[in-house]
Amino acid sequence: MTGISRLLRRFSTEVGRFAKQASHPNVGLFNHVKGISVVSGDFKNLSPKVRAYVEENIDLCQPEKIHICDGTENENNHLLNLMQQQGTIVPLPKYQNCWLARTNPADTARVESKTFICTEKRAETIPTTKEGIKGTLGNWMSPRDMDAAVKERFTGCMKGRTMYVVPFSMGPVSSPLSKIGIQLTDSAYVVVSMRVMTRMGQAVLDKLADGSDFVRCLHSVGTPANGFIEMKSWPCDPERTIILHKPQNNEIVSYGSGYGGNSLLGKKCFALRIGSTIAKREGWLAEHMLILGITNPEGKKRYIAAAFPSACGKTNLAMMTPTLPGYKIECVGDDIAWMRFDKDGQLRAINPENGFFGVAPGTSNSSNPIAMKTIFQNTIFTNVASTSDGGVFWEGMEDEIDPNVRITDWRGKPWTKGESKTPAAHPNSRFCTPAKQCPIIDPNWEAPEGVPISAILFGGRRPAGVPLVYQARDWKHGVLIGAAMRSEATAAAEHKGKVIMHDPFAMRPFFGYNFGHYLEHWLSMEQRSANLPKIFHVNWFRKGSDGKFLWPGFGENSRVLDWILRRLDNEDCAKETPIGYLPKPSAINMQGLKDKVNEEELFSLPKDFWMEEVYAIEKYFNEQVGSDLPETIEQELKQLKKRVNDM
Ligand code: GTP
Ligand code: SPV
Ligand code: MN
Repeated sequence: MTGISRLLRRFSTEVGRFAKQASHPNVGLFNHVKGISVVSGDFKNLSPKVRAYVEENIDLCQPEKIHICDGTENENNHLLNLMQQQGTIVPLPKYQNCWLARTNPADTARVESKTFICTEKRAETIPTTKEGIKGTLGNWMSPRDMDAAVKERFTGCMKGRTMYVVPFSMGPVSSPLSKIGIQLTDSAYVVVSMRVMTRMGQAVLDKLADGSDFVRCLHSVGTPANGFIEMKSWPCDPERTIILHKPQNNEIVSYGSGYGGNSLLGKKCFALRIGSTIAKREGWLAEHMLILGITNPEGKKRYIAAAFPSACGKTNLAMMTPTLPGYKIECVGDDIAWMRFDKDGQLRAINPENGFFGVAPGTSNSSNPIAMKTIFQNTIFTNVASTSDGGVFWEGMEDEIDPNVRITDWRGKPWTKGESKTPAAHPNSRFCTPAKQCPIIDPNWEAPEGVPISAILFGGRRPAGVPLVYQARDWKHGVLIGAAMRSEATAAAEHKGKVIMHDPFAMRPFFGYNFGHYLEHWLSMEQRSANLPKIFHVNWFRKGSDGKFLWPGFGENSRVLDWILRRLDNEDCAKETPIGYLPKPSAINMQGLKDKVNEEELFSLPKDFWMEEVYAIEKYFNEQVGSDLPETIEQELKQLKKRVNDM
């Protein structure tokens, strides 16, 4: 460095220090790139790769200003104030540092139909389906079409706006299992949310200084093509929303939505879609799974990972308050697990996230008291209802608010219990809250080497036919169980109604590559270890002939975990059935249950139901996976069919 540039650099740091006390944090007044002023952070200090990525997208998006995020509290407060002035968020004075955002009603969930994986060959991304059959295991786009879609939407899309440069790490910055991303976005809401959901800021830029690579994440809430009518409070462009992934370049491009998985690109786009492609290359697993630690009354602790589709109970299980005496649950993660076998053949998992983006409705002191203790500080709520005493409200919180407060629904309209016809909170409304605030966060939740996994659970919303719990016969059968998962649609994506959808491994919306190849990858894990986790299937959602849930769920699910742990200890508490090992009669501890459970209905295996189930799976595999279905899975299904047929 020359004397002059050292002097200049020192000067700009001094100015930066001065300006910190003014409106923007960490301002470098003489900091420009391509004639655009950098209002926070120092462009020159970025690594050459990061600089090139930013410069390229300045040319494309043409922002008015650049803000390089350092992740400090000062910066966070500045952005929260800015959004409050603009009307994007309102404070919730009942709590400490909590905020409410109300979105455009057209931007409230992930948009699976507009989510694409871009590869040269279609067959890399989705299994080849027969003529006339619409593939449902992801959407493919060619790189050429992707480039055109990007150009059409992003050219000049940040005119008059600030481009935030958001450096983030999925996983603790120090963990060898972690991966880094840079998200460029024009949404301050996304920046403050990414600060909760990931490790965001200067430490990540420091890590990149050695020239290492990162996942490229470009995001804009968009500017509608038809004129320039921008909703003041929540800009978005629902008509042209698109979420694109190019695994070959570790690249994500998302346009038109500010909501959840569409815009917090570390989550589903990176940690699952791009993550699963990296995991395939590197020999590990990126999964839509919670991770919990469970200690039994004898003091023996195990870790369990569980894959349930969106809005099917991961957050609730991960934070469960066990009703069975002597059990302790600790939470490692509630949505995503990155797992790999260590040199001793032990599967180890990290939670790549730093916060919870959890479903609000249904969360209460009776269903999930731990979440209720987590979310009333430093939390951004989106699309919940608000109360006249400065708090929040959603379906399930009826007993937890002062009956005299007035309620305003998620659209900003007055709402009265028992009178209003629509829900107060959007069914996919969420809290975005720091994981470290969770009172039962596991002491090892940030362990760089991850936690050892003893069991993997699959599950979904199955109103009929599927028992409370069963165990896979072995790993191959377990992979079939994951592949055959089905669940009732929820509000987490744009699907309408309660239709039962196939959702293999709870990953249908999140596969980064061909599901057939994904199955091969899962099967190949058998070669990596002599100590594979045991696999189970659970269903908290079976309904009786009266249409009501047969199982009380939530904390009572500890009774199922107790049986699972006893199975891991090889206790003789299971009986073989055609679908796997079910609890022996009375093997599930029902002591102290408030209401008697109809065990016969809860565990029954109707033959006609299971024949139909097997046919449905067979049809699904034939139509959707075709020749990409591994022979082993085909054989496993054949054997299941034979066992069910002989029932
Ligand atoms: P995503 O964040 O979308 O991936 O969802 P998730 O899998 O974390 O689901 P979550 O735990 O947020 O639960 C979604 C909904 O299911 C909430 O409304 C819960 O109240 C409800 N739920 C969770 N566990 C149970 C249970 O054991 N029984 C019943 N009946 N409902 C449950
Ligand atoms: C899910 O839909 O599985 C979620 C919420 O966890 S989102 O971040 O929007 O994907
Ligand atoms: Mn999820």
